[in-house]
Amino acid sequence: MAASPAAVKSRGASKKYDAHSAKAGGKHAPADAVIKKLKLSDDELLHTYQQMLDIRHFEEQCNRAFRAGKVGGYLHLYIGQEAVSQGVLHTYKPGDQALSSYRDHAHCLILGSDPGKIMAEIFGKSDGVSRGKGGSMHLFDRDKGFAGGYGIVGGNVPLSVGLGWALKHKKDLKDNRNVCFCFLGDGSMNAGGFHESLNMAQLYELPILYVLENNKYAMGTSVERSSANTDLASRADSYAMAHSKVDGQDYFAVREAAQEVVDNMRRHPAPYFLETVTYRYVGHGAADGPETQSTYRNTEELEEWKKRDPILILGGVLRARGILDDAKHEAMDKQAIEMARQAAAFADASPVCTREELTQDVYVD
Ligand SMILES: Cc1ncc(C[n+]2csc(CCOP(=O)(O)OP(=O)(O)O)c2C)c(N)n1
Ligand SMILES: [Mg+2]
Repeated sequence: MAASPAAVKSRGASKKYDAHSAKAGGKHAPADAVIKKLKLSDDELLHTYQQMLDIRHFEEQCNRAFRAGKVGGYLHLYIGQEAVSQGVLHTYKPGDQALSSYRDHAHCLILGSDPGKIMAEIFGKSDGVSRGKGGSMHLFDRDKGFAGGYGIVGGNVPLSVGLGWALKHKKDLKDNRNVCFCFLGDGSMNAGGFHESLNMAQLYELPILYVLENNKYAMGTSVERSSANTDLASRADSYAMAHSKVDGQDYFAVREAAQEVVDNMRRHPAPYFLETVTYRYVGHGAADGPETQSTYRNTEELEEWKKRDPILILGGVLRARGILDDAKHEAMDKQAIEMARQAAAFADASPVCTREELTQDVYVD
């Protein structure tokens, strides 16, 4: 007999992880120690802060464009989760491959795709990174190592096995010791392909970093309501895969964990499962307003998480080091707003696909 929702809840309750009361894994060094260990320069730290502001304003610009009717189809924003993709993808080296879910704008921006081309894709225009045929959920930029966002929940996870296999065995790639980054949401973890993929990745010792972006919800369904074991990282044990859990609101926690794992993976190919505990401040999709959200989460929870905004946390560290003040923040914020505005202007001016272009790149000639 199926367990009632209440029974499922209590079964998982003893293992509940709370990012507010626990430093993930208990191993994370304070920010200054990470900065010293990884030799992060003041310029790099300020660049990271600028990029975090850029992503935030890019997403807010997308949100406004959606409301102005410029975005065809779905739009899923990444606001609140910025430290995860940055902390992980700042370990990227040329030749690496990255996959994401449909919440993919930040990953593509961090890997260096042109913001105007990303926005044009979101608007469904010809100059988009997927020539306007993928939209927000299907950004793709082979030159930048971005193997795609995916609209099918968990659909990117089996693809990581193919990419990981190629990275390990292709002769021209082997010497570079490249890795595949596979970002996934908590909702992916109950899909069959997830389990088949992790099993194979471990069996064949493929260099894949699985990055779980556990933002507590899959649309309106909380982890407690959908997973019998809510300690999600521990589920990698089923495949004898090494794993850990970090505070996804703290850039330094994510970066430290990812750097150690990726450096090691480049020497000894094997997969790893990194759970980042994070939160999205916006609705599941841009069409979900506060009314929809109130059916599954309350304002107090949202406000609690906003106190741990990744921009506030990173900014606090930079201020304490004396490299950021109000005036500098204002200037950087303005620059981010201008970047997002220019991206939208480029997307606006870009043409829509012609009838001929519609069928190009769909099938192999
Ligand atoms: C196979 C499949 N089933 C259902 C959906 C509808 N759907 C879209 S997003 C989503 C929730 C996924 O949540 P999660 O993986 O936690 O990612 P998040 O939205 O939190 O980033 C669902 C069920 C889908 N796109 N694909
Ligand atoms: Mg989720």
